[in-house]
Amino acid sequence: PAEKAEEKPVFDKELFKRSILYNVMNMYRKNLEEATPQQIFQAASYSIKDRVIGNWMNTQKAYEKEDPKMVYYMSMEFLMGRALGNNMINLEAYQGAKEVLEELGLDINVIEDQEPDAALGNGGLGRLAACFLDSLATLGYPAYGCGIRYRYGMFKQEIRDGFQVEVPDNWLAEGNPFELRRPEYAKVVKFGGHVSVRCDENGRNHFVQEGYQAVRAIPYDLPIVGYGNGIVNTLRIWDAESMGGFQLDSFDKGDYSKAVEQENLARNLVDVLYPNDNHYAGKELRLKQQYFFISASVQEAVEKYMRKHDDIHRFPEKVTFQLNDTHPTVAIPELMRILLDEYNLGWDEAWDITTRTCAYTNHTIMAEALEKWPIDLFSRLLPRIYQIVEEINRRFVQQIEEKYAHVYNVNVQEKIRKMAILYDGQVKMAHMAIVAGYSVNGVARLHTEILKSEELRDFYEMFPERFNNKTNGITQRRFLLHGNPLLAQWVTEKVGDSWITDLPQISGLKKLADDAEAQKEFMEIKYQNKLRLAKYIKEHNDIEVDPNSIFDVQVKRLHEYKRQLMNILHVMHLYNELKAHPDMEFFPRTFIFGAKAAAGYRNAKLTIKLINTVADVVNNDASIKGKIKVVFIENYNVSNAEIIFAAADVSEQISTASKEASGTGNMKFMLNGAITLGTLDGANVEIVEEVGRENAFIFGLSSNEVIHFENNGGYDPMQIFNTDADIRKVVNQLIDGTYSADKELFRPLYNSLLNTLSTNRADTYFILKDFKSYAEAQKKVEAAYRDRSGWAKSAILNVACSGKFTSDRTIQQYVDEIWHLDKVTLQQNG
Ligand code: 26W
Repeated sequence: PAEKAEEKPVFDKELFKRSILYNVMNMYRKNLEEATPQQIFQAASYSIKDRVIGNWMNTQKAYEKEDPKMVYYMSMEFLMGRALGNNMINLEAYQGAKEVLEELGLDINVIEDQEPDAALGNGGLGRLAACFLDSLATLGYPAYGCGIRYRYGMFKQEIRDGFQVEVPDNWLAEGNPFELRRPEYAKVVKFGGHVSVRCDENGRNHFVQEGYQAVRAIPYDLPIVGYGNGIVNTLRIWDAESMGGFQLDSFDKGDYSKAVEQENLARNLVDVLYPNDNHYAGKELRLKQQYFFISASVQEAVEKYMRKHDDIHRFPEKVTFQLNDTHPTVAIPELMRILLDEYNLGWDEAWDITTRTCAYTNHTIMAEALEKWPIDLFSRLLPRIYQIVEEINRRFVQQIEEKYAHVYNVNVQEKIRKMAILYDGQVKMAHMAIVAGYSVNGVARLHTEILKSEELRDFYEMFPERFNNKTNGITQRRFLLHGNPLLAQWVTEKVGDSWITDLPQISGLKKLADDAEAQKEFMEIKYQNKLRLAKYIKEHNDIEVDPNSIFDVQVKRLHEYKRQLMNILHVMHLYNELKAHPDMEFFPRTFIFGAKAAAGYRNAKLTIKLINTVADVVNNDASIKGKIKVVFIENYNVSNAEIIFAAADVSEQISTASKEASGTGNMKFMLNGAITLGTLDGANVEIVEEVGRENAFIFGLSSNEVIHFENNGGYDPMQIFNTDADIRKVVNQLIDGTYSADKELFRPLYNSLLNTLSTNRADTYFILKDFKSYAEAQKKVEAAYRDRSGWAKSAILNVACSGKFTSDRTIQQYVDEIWHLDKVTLQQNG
């Protein structure tokens, strides 16, 4: 029967209910009363997967038929979090599913809590990739995510005696209901051996890798459900399996020990995500992981293209690769290898295709994050790839010489030293990505400007047209609609629900910012969310917090440049003040931290211990009457983040200016009505531009000031230490036994602030320099919070002005200015 085309199919509750009951029975031979919450979660997930599958097939068929250009988002990390709730949200089935579960006597939150996070990422870069997939599907753009199916994702953090302990995250233990194993798309990836040259009958040289070890790459597909549009894209993550038996290269037939080595190679390849954020460690296994998933993904992209087309020269018209930082940069020589060795193209043809296919995003300027692989390691592991890199480098160096040889005042050797891909025995991955990419982008306006004027200045001079900015964004579907249902409902009541796919519509709230009734409602919702977090903290940390206190929150990876140390030093200072003046005006505060530290990062781990130590002292000092509470939330991750953002009053974004490329947590807080206390760094600059400086608390050195001190010297923390008694007191408290009987425990933190021997320069991140300005900004926060109506107004304006920071906008800009994709439209299935 003909139906109105625009009528959306509604979620069939009865079908969902029957499906859950059936799945519980079929999978576990139980009825609902007998099933565990985990079993019900599994059953419900398979029921939701049933709803997804039809749309998934339709989408992929439409892509087959329409043959649109596709983006392959290549990333070592996809920090997806939980799938069930998100899939229900994007199918517009959440409310219906919640009611069904209620009818069955179940709480949807309890069921969702059964799912382990897919924590296949460290922090910002990995979560950004996840938000981008959500936006790509929601906007209807053909896209693949390509990554690794780590058997162990980001470690679980436990706090024992105040110290971080890393616990393995066996996220696949109960199975992953949403994934599909696709052995028919398996690929072979080759490592090591050597390259031989063979001359064919036409006198053409052929390069063949011999004596290698091979691994089989098996893809697992995860559905990426668009919001209410019937589109389901694919996140393809690769598992490694051994070739099995004694399938060796003909060259090595009969070599027993080689066969055993080959088995071993596959065994640990995808075991674990490296838990380093912003720190390059140079581990061989990491390079193997990079080449493994890139080779498999590039092979599949080329094969998929050739299934429908016959002219490889037109590859860039249908395919683009976005490289998420330098980690996937071997895609460049791998694509070259396939074009040269398997399609027998000439160098210039292959280079033309490759450079029209690859684009690179830079996410950090931290020098210690730059990937520079030792040439001996790189060439031993990837001998053919290395030859190609050598040739790319040779031609690029020649290009530098041609450009600068006769330019007055330019030292060509100096340019080569700074810009070559191969130099000092190293392969510089960022240089390769820039030289072979058609686009280089930073992730916030300030970051892109710093790239152009400082770190990548020489490359900008040579290829100015490649550089562009794409300010990051976040998905409002997860971080408001799912994470903060009370506020989401309120926003919808006030401005309609168009914000779900068109976030700028949320600016309709502006007209309510002064409305006393709206302010009251907003603050009541914030209070309810603070109760929810207080309950979480009570359950997980056994600490009582006052939901009427200011919730002041810093959650992000632990890194010295993010300055959690400055935050806790300021808490120590406030505690000193309260002890000295017990009757001073003081509005109760709860300082909430959440952060994982890389397992080998001493100062980061010590900072966690310091926060917990200060918490112990302050929380248990009856004399301050509970006016300050300090909470360290164990195991900060995507799922508890949703609860935390919703409950925050103050968003701590206090990185040393110039160091935080963008930040995305800052945007999640803003969307949830927290007010930014921050430096003018990363996307904070653009947040303040949107909401107005009067609706944020800005302090500290500017990025220009920081860069100037770094380049010219002239900052001496000892001088501040000697002249500011408040600062001297808290810094001394690190080593005088106030917080730890072991006076040496926090000595490394003390040294990092004052001792030039510990690093090149004491206080590398300008903590003492910015401390006073930070403390003053914190005073303003307190004063502002006492004006409840004024605070509510500012907070509402933050929500209202967050429209720019949707990842839908970011993705649309990637599409318009880099990828040039066309939308596909479909009808959603019920
Ligand atoms: C090789 C070790 C390593 C691992 C991860 C180096 C660098 C990284 C990432 C690029 C670090 C990262 O996550 N950067 C963050 O990217 C976010 C998304 O663009 C930004 O919002 C953050 O500011 C940036 O720190």
